[in-house]
Amino acid sequence: MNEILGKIALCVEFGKINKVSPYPPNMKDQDGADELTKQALDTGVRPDEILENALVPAMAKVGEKFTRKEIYVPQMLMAAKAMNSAMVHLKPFFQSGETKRKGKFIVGTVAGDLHDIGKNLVAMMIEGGGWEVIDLGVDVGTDKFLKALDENPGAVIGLSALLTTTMENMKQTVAAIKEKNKESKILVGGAPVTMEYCQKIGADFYSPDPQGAVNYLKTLVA
Ligand code: B1M
Repeated sequence: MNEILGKIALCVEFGKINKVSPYPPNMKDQDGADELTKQALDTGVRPDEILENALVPAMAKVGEKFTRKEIYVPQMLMAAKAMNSAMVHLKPFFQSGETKRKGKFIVGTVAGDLHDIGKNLVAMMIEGGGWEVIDLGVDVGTDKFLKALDENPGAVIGLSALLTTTMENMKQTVAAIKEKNKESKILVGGAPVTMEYCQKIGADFYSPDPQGAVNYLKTLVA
């Protein structure tokens, strides 16, 4: 792996946000994900390489360590902050894909769920794919999705869930949207979600990753 990508991955894995961040103590005064991402971009590393080869695998490691109880929520949170500090630099590149919008995409993390890194990635990539994105944020209840759909008729809706418990809320939201307008297209995703679950709850498409989401939206306007 490119040296700078390795350094960014380490910063995300260990929650080193930027140079002035005192955490973790053994990385004190070193550049963090913030500075290194900027340096990588300045030296010509592609934004998608930084995402795919540094940020995403680093967060996967964080998840595995959490599962093995080698780290706890505070460390996960620091890792998420470090990842977000890198994403600030990537966002403009993903958003500058095209100027003419292909349609509207309403996205949110379902009720009870505060995970937003994956949802933000999907939103960014879709925006980069030429869509206007209406990001409702995290812990989004069914009513908020319905209101957004009222305000943006014909928009495609994206639901993200990272917890097995909040997948149930995804099911309720899908049912309410389909009841209101069965033509609405609903895309679902998030680590515990599967194609089988997507079909079971009556959503239209499941994507395990942002690119699959972008590709699905392309098929809707082809
Ligand atoms: Co949480 N967390 N977390 N967490 N967290 C997980 C999800 C967990 C798998 C960790 C573990 O146990 N190994 C576990 C869930 C277990 C389960 O339900 N099966 C878990 C838990 C238990 C919890 C808490 C309950 C912990 C606690 O408090 N005891 C708590 C819940 C809070 C809540 O939501 N109510 C909690 C809290 C947190 C933090 C706040 C500390 C932080 C979130 C910060 C934030 O998002 N701003 C956090 C983090 C960082 C994680 C892990 C480590 C990383 C998640 C992440 O951002 N991954 C995660 C472990 C893991 O996933 N390996 C974990 C990187 C991201 C790029 O991937 O979000 O999967 P992901 O998105 C992917 C795809 O899924 C897909 O594209 C993305 C890019 O490839 N995708 C979509 C996502 N949404 C999509 C939508 C689409 C299409 C594709 O279409 C619309």
